[in-house]
Amino acid sequence: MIKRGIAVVLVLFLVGLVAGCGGDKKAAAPAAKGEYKAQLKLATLTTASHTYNLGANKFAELVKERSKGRIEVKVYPDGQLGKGERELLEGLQQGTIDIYVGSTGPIGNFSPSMLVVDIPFLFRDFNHVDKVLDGPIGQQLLADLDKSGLKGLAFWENGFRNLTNSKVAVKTPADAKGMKIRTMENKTHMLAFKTAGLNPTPMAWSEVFGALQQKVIDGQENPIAVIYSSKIYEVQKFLSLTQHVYSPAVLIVSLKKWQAMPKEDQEMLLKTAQEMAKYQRKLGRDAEEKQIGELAAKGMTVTKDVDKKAWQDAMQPAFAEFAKQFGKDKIDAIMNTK
Ligand code: EAX
Repeated sequence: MIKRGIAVVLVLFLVGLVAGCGGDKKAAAPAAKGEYKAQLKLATLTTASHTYNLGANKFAELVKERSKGRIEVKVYPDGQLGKGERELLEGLQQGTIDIYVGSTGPIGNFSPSMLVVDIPFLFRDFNHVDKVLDGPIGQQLLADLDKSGLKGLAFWENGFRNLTNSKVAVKTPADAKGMKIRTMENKTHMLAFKTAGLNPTPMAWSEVFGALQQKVIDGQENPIAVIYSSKIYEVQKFLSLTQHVYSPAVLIVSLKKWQAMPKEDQEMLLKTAQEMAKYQRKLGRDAEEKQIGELAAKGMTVTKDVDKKAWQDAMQPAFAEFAKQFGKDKIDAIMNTK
């Protein structure tokens, strides 16, 4: 009787062993081609109606379709995952956020070479922007991000930045002398404004509306699409079309997450991010004129005849520092791109 009992236990043990091995073999095998599945969190700071999120939604739709449902991208607008873009970028590095769409503004704190694009009056117009950012110079800036745990896929667009304030119609830097202007956490922008005689105050974007409302700061600067979609007209009376700096945006994936993806999924994401760059840039460009008209209709005094040369001259002394930091050749290469 005991012999029979031992035999049964032995058989059960052997069956378990085989099943267990089979189970171990299956769990250890990496996701085979076409089997990678993921839910990716995409974070932005701007409102759902802003071009970042309009582009991100289309990006998510295409990624789901092209991965046959294996990769789902969920968009979190409005700073739901962090109050400032620097914080979102830290989230990418830590792996708590998977994809970022936002300004290059704070990126210089992680990848110093990116600060070159934030030099005032560096870009002539949108055509010049596209040539530089989609060409070798822009692609190198994206490649540099790898060193900071960030995988930059494509330059999207924030836009040419304009000054708003609560005090006076501004044409020249002299009109804005000493004004406390919120800037991004960006050393290039801060040096430029300080050189022009203003008082730059870096602040996370989610705190800006309240600070303007309480008059803790006199003004801020952003592209029209942000001023409009974030209802800055409710707390600012004056808009000056300074276009003092072009502000790129970037779609960035957490490098940790990127490296876990099969090559063919990486290629699909890259292609989709690049396709959406054109789509998203066009959204803001096509809407800008109409939104300026709507800002005026909502009560803003819009100064269109800004003395841009006076702003360029006032910021010029900072260029010596920029040349030292980025190299005059690099700045000339960007400015001379045709
Ligand atoms: O990226 O912080 C800023 O002023 C940015 O332009 C805004 O968050 C959109």
